[in-house]
Amino acid sequence: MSESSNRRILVLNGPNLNLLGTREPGIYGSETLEDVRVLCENTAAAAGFDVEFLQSNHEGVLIDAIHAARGNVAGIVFNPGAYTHTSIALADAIAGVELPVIEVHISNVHKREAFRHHSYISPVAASIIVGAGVNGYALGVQQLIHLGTRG
Ligand code: DHK
Repeated sequence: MSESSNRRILVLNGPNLNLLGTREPGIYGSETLEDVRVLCENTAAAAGFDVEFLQSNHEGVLIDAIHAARGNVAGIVFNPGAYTHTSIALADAIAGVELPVIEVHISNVHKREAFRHHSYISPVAASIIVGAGVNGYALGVQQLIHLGTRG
């Protein structure tokens, strides 16, 4: 990993997160995905890190992004959306690239329907942030930086 990839973070978003701000605001809040991007960039910049920011509604695109991240970023802040609860393929991709992944959920999934209580991602995540609203992304960025810079 080069010096510059050590100071880059991928923030990855799964399906329906492009609708943030208008999608069920009582659950996901009124901030847009663009607001989340700015929050992540500002949080990372404060520690001298850059952010690569991506959203896709397609599982394969997310898998390709995780593969491409290997050797190019220090780690991934990942909200897999509903793929959290269904995708062995995303879990395998994360296990395969051996990058630290911070799993983020805007809502407290444990207060919601039973099918949201299980995550295929959690067993391969370095840390999990749930129910902190979009601030969970900032916490995720800070946690990745903490993991990467601790002695
Ligand atoms: C986002 C989604 O799209 C849901 O499918 C998950 C997660 C929860 C969130 O809280 O960010 O169940």
